[in-house]
Amino acid sequence: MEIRNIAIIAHVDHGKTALTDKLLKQTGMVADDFSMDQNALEKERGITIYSKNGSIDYKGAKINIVDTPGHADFGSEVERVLRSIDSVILVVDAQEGPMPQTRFVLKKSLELGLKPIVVINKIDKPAARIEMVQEEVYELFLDLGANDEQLDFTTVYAIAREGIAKLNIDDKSHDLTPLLETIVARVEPAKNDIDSLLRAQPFNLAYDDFLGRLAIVRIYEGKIKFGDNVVVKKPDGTIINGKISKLFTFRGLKREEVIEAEAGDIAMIAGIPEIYIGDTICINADQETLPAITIDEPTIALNFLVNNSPFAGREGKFVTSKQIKERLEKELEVNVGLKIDFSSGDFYKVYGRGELHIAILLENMRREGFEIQVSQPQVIFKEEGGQKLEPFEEATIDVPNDYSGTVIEKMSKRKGTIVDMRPEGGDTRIIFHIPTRGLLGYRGEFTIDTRGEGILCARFIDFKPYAGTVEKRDVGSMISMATGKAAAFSLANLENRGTLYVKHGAELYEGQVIGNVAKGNDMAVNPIKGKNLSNMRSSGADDAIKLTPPWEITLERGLETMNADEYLEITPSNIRLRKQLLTETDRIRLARKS
Ligand SMILES: Nc1nc2c(ncn2[C@@H]2O[C@H](COP(=O)(O)OP(=O)(O)OP(=O)(O)O)[C@@H](O)[C@H]2O)c(=O)[nH]1
Ligand SMILES: [Mg+2]
Repeated sequence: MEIRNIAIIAHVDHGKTALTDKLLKQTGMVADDFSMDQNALEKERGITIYSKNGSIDYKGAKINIVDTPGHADFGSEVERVLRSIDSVILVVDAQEGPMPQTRFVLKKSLELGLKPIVVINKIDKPAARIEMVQEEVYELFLDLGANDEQLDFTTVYAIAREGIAKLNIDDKSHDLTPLLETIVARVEPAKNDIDSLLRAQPFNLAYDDFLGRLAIVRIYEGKIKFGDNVVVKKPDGTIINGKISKLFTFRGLKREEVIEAEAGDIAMIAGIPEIYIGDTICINADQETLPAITIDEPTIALNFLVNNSPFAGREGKFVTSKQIKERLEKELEVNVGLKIDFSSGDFYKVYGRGELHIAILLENMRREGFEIQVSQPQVIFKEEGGQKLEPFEEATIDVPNDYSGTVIEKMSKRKGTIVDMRPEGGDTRIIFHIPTRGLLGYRGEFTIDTRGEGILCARFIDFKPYAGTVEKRDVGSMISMATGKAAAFSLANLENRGTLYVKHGAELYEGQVIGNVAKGNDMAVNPIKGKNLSNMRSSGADDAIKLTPPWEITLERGLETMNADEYLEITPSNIRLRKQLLTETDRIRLARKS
């Protein structure tokens, strides 16, 4: 059978999953109400976190489709996928046009020699500017050094959400047939060299409680058979032997157990616990290895600790250091960008690709019933040729013109430098290079400074020489000096001093951070104190006090706003910020010492 392997790539939210879903539906592979974003977190956040495989049958051809995540924290996942497919569909929002992640995924695709098909999506948006976007996409190709063949791309116009695609804007179309036809015409069938000896390479990992580690592999030559004894060659030269204990291919979104899969196809294998991305699976140890797939290095690190807050153990099922360790070990099976150092007795040091990458892991853990504490994320420094290096990001900011001054000023203080600035659809688009260290903690401030009208997206670009001290606005924490229920009467007074994170009635403990202080340093306060009952009013009057809704601490907000002497406490039902040292006396003593 003819097989075509494609990946769908784009900036976050441009409609990759909507398009993949409709392709699967219209070819009868899945039910109508189905979505590829099936994981609970994906549904809730409306973003793709894990890349996923599906396949469709179209006119006797099998098309394997990999839907990829658009968020920059998961960018390395896309890179791996691109190594293992034959063509990409680059989706671009007809209003937003090419965005940073569009540039990144297209650059990677062009470098690998892939010939993209462009889909200008969301042409139904009232603010769509189809022709301009098309022009911008072409310029981006040129800019990224596309060759003539790559420049000769086909553009398809789409309303992915409704499952409509057309080759000309004025065409009448009711489905995605024009896109499917384009795929069949433009994507070359995968090479089907079944007479050679097997060579296959994993580009993704999965885990199954019964089968253990699974690898999703592209078969380049020969056949994989159930029960085969294979040789796995690692990029470092290590060779291990294994046996294929289960073999699947994809049909629709289901994995289908098969006894044989052949060159050109994507398969999933079980039976080799040590298998890893980029290994070469073959039959003889003297076969040549396939080019390795590099995994991006982590850029930030933080400590995971057992929860030792005064409320520890109240809300979670799994709270011990052993349970946390086992869970993290399981995560390492599939979470490719993650690294963990278990060597310290007091904490586990977790290295990741960005705050969202870490936040997703924490969110999954808390949903499973874990309680945990984490320290402030720190960037990872490297030493190369005697020089100190740190991670840098490219931050693309779209702001209404009025706010661009403030943004530039703050980004400069954080050691950001402008690499480009131009008008963009009524706003100003400014592109900065900035140390990750400078960007940490800036998003909240940015939202406030731009009254929620600015858009900031950033992605890691490289390790570069250390940029020196970063000037940040240090915001003090407002800390509870007592344990008990937050009283509206006290909160109403505290509101004038800063932004509160907790609401009336919340259970608080001594040392918990309940808000920030607009001006000045940390401040211990008493949020428990109700109005004096002796003045004739009942405490019920507390309910009548109108408070501004608190800025509730979410995982991402917590990771961003926390200070170095704080922990973020995470339980299935609460996320609290706290001082590492709970009493003011202890904190003062420590400050005196240093
Ligand atoms: N107006 C309009 N909205 C669309 C269209 N296609 C998708 N959307 C909406 O755009 C949003 C994002 O769509 P997704 O398919 O989740 O985007 P994505 O590219 O998969 O996003 P990530 O995987 O998180 O990067 C959803 O709310 C969709 O309903 C379209 O053609 N027109
Ligand atoms: Mg998606």
